[in-house]
Amino acid sequence: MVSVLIDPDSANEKHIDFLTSRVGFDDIDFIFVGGSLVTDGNIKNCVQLIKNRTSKPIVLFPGSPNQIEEEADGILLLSLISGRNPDLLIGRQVEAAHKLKGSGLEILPTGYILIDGGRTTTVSYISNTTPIPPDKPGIAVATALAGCQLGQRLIYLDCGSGARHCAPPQLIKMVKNEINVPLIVGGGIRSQTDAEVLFKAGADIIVVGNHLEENPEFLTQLAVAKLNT
Ligand code: 1GP
Repeated sequence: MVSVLIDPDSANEKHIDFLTSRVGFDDIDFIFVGGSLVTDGNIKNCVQLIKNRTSKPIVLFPGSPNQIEEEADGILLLSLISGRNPDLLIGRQVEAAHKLKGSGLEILPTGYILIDGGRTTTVSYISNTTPIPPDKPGIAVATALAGCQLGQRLIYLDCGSGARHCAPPQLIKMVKNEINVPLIVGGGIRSQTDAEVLFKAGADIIVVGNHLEENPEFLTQLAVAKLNT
């Protein structure tokens, strides 16, 4: 499956309109909304704009509890298990717990794992965590496995928005072989080949943000990648 990531800081009505009316949008499965640092974006407004144009599920991908928006359908309740920052392992979740309970959002506990994608990304800087080196798949596998054993319902391997490289296929394969929950992979996807390689390696859902912001026509290639794999 394919998810489009919309960053409320860069999304506006025109962009959302353009994206949702493109050939290929029908083949998109989810819309993720959020970012590791949202400064002037209005999540509520962004979710509303998307809802006005599509009935596809909107899933929050929040960098902080102030990105919780009840009008969405679900939320990736992220625990940044590749890092050792207690605030992102349990602190923010405690802050958000009551708000989430009363929200009606479908809560999707997600073991969030950062992989080094060749540059310092906003998520690694803001989260103050070190991504797993791409040539150390054993660390990624053990981390994902521990996440599953702790009850995470999804594992998300992310190289971060705008990463230079996607997660290596061999690492994805090794993680996929060890876990029994769906695997989300994102960060740095810029071509149909990138998407196909990730699907073939075992990604159940791929997430594309940056490249679609600049090239909405990339939706068509993503749809073909889905069909080819
Ligand atoms: C980042 O996985 C997402 O968290 C998407 O990354 O913006 O590089 O596509 P890109």
